[in-house]
Amino acid sequence: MFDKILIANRGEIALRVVRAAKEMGVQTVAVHSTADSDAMHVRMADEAICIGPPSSTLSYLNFPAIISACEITGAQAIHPGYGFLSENANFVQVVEDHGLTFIGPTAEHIRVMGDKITAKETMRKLGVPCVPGSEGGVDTLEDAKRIGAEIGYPVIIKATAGGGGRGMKVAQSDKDMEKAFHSARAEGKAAFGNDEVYIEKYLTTPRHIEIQIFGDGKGNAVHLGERDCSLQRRHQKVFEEAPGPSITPALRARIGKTCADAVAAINYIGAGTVEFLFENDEFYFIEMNTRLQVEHPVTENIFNVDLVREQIRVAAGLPMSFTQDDLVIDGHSIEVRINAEKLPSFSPCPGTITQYHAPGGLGVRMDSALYDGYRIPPHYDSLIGKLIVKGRDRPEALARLARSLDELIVDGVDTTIPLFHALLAEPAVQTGDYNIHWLEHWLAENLDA
Ligand code: MV4
Repeated sequence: MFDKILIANRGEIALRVVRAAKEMGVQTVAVHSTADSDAMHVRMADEAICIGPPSSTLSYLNFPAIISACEITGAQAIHPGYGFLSENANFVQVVEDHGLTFIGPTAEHIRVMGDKITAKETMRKLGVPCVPGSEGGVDTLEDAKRIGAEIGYPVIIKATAGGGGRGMKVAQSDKDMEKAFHSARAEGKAAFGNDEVYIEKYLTTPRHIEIQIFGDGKGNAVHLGERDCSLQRRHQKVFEEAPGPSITPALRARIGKTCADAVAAINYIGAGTVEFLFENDEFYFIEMNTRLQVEHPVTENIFNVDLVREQIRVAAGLPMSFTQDDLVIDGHSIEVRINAEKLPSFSPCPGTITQYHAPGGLGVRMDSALYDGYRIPPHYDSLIGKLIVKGRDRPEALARLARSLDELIVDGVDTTIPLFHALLAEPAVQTGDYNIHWLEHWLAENLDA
């Protein structure tokens, strides 16, 4: 096991990694920008190193500063958290070139899954069901129109380097194709420097179901069921739950095994998420994320595992501490993302926290780096906390969420807390009967008005 690891991140996820490391007897090094000198992750880690000015590019994304911080402190491995350098294959390469360990997948896994065409081709060959569409990239409008006619409209044109909904255009019919094809290419080029696109059948009312997988890098892998993350606004998740209200044990066992076998076959190491659209009881692979995700706690809650601990273990060459047979679902868990944002526009709302009180009691977990008097810097994303509850079943989890939201106090800035009070009053949320478009429609009718 490592003696000391460095955490190349900030906020609640940096704290999350410090907590796992401490429990393992592993020393921790925090890094921070000058805007984060007073941050909780800096206080909670054993050591802290300032790596640059507020701009992420010059601090949390600064390769030489982070590598130097390892050399100065003697940290042997780097945990990237999510976002920032977590899916940067070049960074992984640099880390390894310096004799350090990246706590996450290999540069090659990140590269393969970072290119959506390669990811889809890889997963299709491994037996994972995919959305019907083009075989690989589509280079010309003529090909795009031919494929549109073959698979049937509506279709969606996606940038291979895309993600987070950028570089995606829907064509309802042949006459939309020219505009959609060219604008998807242009967006891909502008946002990612890559204009390659592919085409899929557009699924109109799917749910977003993602399968948590975990590999040891030696050909063994397990799945930890699904999360339903269908409640999203502009491709930002706001409410996530496990297990998914629409997924039966038989469906879970089948898609879970398919995913675990697929990632075992490529010797995947660490935590990963296989994303699907789920419609009419069928799974359609869209993307794979090669990182620990924001919403990982709902999975930890229902399987009673510590995914960060497992990440550190396998990175150190140890086996996973559970097998597939050990992983039995216990209860239901829901996470809501508390963002410092002003409703109804969801515009970022940095500022000083005048009062913070975290909810508690049975089945309540608050992952947050907030404290009384904390100044939320304006330079980073607006996630300030995650409230994660667990109940014996979905109704109990929903009741516990409502109760713990009542206890939660975040004063001094606007937050998304009122949104969750309102959402919990909705019959569709109570029954779990929603798809990826439900929240946007609800917001248009209830908040913007
Ligand atoms: C789709 C789709 C419908 N059909 N692909 C959005 C982001 C990226 N991860 C994939 N996305 C979608 N791909 C096909 N073939 C609809 C979406 C989509 C979406 C997916 C998941 C959660 C929320 C979404 C909101 C709008 C569109």
